[in-house]
Amino acid sequence: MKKQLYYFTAALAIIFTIAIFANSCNTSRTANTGALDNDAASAVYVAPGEYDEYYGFFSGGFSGQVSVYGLPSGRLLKVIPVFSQDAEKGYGYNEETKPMLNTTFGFIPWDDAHHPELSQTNGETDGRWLFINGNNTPRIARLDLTTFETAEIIEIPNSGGNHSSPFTTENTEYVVAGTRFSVPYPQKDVAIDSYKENFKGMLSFIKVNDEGHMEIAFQVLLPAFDYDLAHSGKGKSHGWTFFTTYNTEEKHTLLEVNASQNDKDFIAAINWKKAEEYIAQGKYKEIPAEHYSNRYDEKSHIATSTLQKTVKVLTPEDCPGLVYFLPTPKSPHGVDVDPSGEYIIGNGKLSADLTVHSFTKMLAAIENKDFETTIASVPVLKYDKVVSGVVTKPGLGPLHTEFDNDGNAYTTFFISSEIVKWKLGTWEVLDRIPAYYSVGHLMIPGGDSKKPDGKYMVALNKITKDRYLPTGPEMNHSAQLYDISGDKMKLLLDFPTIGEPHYAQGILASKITSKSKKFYPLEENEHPHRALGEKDTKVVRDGSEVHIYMTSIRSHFAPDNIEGIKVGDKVFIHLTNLEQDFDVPHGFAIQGARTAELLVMPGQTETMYWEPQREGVVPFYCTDFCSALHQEMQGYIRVSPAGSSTELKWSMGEPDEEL
Ligand code: RUQ
Ligand code: CUA
Repeated sequence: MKKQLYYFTAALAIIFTIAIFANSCNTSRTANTGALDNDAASAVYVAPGEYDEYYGFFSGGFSGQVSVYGLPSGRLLKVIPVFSQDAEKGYGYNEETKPMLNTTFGFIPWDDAHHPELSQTNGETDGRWLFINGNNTPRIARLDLTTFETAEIIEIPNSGGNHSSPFTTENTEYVVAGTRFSVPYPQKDVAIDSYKENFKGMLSFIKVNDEGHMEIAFQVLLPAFDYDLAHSGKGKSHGWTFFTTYNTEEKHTLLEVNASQNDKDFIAAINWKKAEEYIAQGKYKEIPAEHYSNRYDEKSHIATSTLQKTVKVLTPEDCPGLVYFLPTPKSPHGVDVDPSGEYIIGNGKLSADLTVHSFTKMLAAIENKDFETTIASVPVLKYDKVVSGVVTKPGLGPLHTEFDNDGNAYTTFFISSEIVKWKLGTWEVLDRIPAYYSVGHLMIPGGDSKKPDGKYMVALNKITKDRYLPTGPEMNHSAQLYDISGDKMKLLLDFPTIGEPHYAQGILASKITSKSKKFYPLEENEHPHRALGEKDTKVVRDGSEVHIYMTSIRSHFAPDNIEGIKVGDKVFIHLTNLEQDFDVPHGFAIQGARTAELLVMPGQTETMYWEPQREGVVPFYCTDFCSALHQEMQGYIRVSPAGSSTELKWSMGEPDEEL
């Protein structure tokens, strides 16, 4: 049996390789351009100075960031640093944002970001926030879409590989975090082969309040499966969240084979409204689980870290009706809920068919106790009592499904490298189109909400190969834009992405642009080391600690000559950008500082930490070309030997008298 499985997996791998190879060969440059006509070019053409209709937020995967594209043009608008330090913006380097990357493991300058998820109101994207999961050191970040900056990061304890995350509920009551890798619970030093006895899988529900602040409301303790992806219910299924599982075999080695044995794994359905009742009734255990909550304050421009000590854990044993398992073939990856909330689609990676469960049937099966068995106090519902339909042999290796506004579903097939359009309810395949190559997620703006847009679809591909000019062994990943407004899908555009764009979300630009912040008002600046005008600038020494209160405005720094700094001093340069105008940042860099530049937005204060290592006179300058006299925006700091008596003084000179 094991051998057979091994051959099955090996065969899939071969088919996959052939598929890629065949795709590469079939689509020579001429064939590609042949498929695209002038229609395609004009469909994606956004004239110079005009705006795109949609924002697309793409995860950066192993870059740890989010990139923002305009659609349909595919223009890169911005890279927003989230989980990784970003030298370009000074994020994670300046003193203000370092706390954003604090975890119980210490300062972690990187993560693997997979699923951007827009906040929703009444099941529709509302343009307030974007959430994204950090996979490696389990975290969820919230980005503020008025500033396009990371506003908050919360660490998720009792978790390993935060993959099934963040996937919001209909009114952003919660974002969720399911552990991909089960880990010992509580975490401890045990033999790996004690997996079945010591390991557990934890699903976390993170409450989001009206300001967007996140707090872990509760965790649900489950068997040691791998919890891969999730989606929350909507409409009739509002109040439930669905998680896919694989490795229900509970193996800990050679999962490629060992976790591919069961014919069916499960979709775990969590009734979070019921969970709220159990919490209110005190049916939880409050357990020690240290985790950081890091918030950036827009007034002080400073992030602070707070250590949270405990979480509330619910168990199926104490909380009947909280969790049900829906048998789903075979090692399902994505789980997707249609706009009505009725259909729950399990994309079984190793299954020949797509399985669609019915929420209505699920409720009836629960009511009638149509249970096949019970695992760790969780009832397993009978497959034929919950399944609504099957899309037969639509393609190979289904991963993810999204929806349009016309009752159609679109599923990606990794192995056969294509997207298949099919009809909800009749389960018939309507159309298919190749993706170059090996598509993972797909994105339709609003495609996982109650109100999808039926205009565009983006494929997020895992393999690029020959799609662009070669750039050595590594090619950027690729996204492809399709027109889905007609019966047939049409390829419009290819464009490269940053890192691995696991998933993306799109939203009408008009839901965001009107709220977009232009600058930070100086009168609201609450940074303790701000200088609100040049008269506030100064240099203050306290032992070996020196604080420089500096300002920038086109085209000078104040002060721009400083003396009396000594080797070994701990120097904090607090730079306030006095500009009150849109798009006029000033940068700051000083020779020998072991950090990145500062890039300070108008009205903001940021701090560079610098330990001068050598005596001499070091220049500093503005790094962002801000005006015709940007090159003149420079200054000097004199560094004297440790223990010297050079007097502390600072100045910004007067214009020479001859002038
Ligand atoms: S994953 S290719 Cu990290 Cu969302 Cu499915
Ligand atoms: Cu300020 Cu260049």
